[in-house]
Amino acid sequence: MLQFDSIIIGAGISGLYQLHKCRDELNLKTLAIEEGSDIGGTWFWNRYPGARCDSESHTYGYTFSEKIYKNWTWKEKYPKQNTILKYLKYVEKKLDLKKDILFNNKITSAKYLERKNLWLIKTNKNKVLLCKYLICAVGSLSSANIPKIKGLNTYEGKYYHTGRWPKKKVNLKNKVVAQIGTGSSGIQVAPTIAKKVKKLVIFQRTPNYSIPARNKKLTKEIINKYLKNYKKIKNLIKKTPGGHTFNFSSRSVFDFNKIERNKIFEEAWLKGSLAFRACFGDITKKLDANKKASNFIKEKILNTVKDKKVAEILTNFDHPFTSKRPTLNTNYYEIFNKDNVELIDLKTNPIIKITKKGIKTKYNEFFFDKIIFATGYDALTGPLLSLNLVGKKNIKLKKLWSKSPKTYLGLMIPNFPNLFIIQGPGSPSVLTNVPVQIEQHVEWITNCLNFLNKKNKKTIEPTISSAKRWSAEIKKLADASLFMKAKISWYKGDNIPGKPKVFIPYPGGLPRYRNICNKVEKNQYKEFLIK
Ligand code: NA7
Repeated sequence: MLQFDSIIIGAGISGLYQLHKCRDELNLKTLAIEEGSDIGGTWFWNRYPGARCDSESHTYGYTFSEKIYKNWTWKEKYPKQNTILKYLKYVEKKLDLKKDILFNNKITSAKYLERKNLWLIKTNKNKVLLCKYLICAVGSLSSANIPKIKGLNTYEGKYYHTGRWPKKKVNLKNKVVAQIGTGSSGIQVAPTIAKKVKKLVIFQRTPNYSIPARNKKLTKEIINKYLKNYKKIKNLIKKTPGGHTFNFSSRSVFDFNKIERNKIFEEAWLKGSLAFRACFGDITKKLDANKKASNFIKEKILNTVKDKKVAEILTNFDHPFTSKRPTLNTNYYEIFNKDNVELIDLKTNPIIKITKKGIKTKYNEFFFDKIIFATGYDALTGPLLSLNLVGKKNIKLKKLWSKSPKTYLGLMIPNFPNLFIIQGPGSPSVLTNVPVQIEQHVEWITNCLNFLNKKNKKTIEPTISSAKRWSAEIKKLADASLFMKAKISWYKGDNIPGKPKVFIPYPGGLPRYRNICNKVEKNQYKEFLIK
């Protein structure tokens, strides 16, 4: 049986960097295993129309190598899916990674063999492999969620999930199309396809707050400025809570009268981007301050959408702004002024079933050529649970996490020795500009493996008490935040029936998290059992 020092599951942004670190820096015999037919992870699967990153391009990518950073040119403020894929292919070529990636293999199980201190991995193509270190680089938003709506199996048209969009072009021209879901993905899909479909019916469960992206081509001057400021940008994104280049203002919405406050909101609105939420320091922290931002956004939508009833459905917010993932849009609200776009409020007119020809709601029956599910993911825990991980004493991850995910730092799990997670539950992950978090995780894991090898140690796992403390810390921070005020949020597992209802990522911000991880490393992993 083939045996490796380290096996990495996934060949997205995290898997690629981890493969480079394990193979080229630690000289470990390493293999990455990828379910898809090529590299890219999220950007391989999310090929839906309009797919684009919400982070600004000069901050979205690797910063570990000045050469790699500087030999690539981002041409737009926000990179689109295909551009990111091209970027990752460029990095892959530079580092010569493909030769150590096994494609088209999905992990079906991974079991820890206690007597051998090895992980036994099986794939759907009947590969059976052994490794000392198993590193899960499976992404936090990769387990697509298609809700179990009655009758879906009877539907005679084609349906698609945004996160598993076919490689082959989907022909939507002059079709009658349903779109269920209005999160980040749905808000990108709708304006893109509204231009070509005959009719688009959007089914909205919860109204979303969306800020204009204001995407644009980058001028030569701006591109050169970003390249010249490589070191500055690299340092800055490590210091802000979300890993972006913007920091939160120290001013309060209450330091200003309405006219002054709206002027500041207006400036931020015109600039666009996720930075809108940071134009005052208390928007994301205090409910009354948040309300001012929420009202400003509501006003903008009401002024854009001409049909009063539709505008009301789009602004009937039941949660504070930023308590769910903030989204960016390009002409999303404008499409509701088009004759071929209709909005259905699932709160008052819920889906009863999917029929052979379309969708039946409480008050209507629709016929559709295609249905698009922009219904999100079994976030953070889903991709890990699908690996069927079994740790020491035959402990199944599914059982261990049945009430809540238990990790230390989101990086390791008690009783699962030598198993590492990149972007796991309990880390800031989805609350950040993802590549910044990924680099921190990969570098922490690499240093830890280096430590173990140098000290000639066989295994590492966190103590049960450290994982308990970590869960308590997350709960304390989440309870004090606005995140818990959202009614249905994938941050706390509400979107998946039966999923434990606990806040999943670490909400304390990247710099604070990074400091904690650095201290753990400096103290030589005291919170871990090392043998
Ligand atoms: P999200 O943000 O989870 O959005 C999913 C949307 O689908 C959201 O509007 C949900 O409404 C809706 N949804 C989910 N389940 C249902 C059911 N059963 N019925 C009706 N509507 C439903 O996923 P995205 O892919 O948009 O965004 C994830 C991205 O965030 C990821 O790709 C990264 O780019 C960042 P809800 O609000 O839950 O009521």
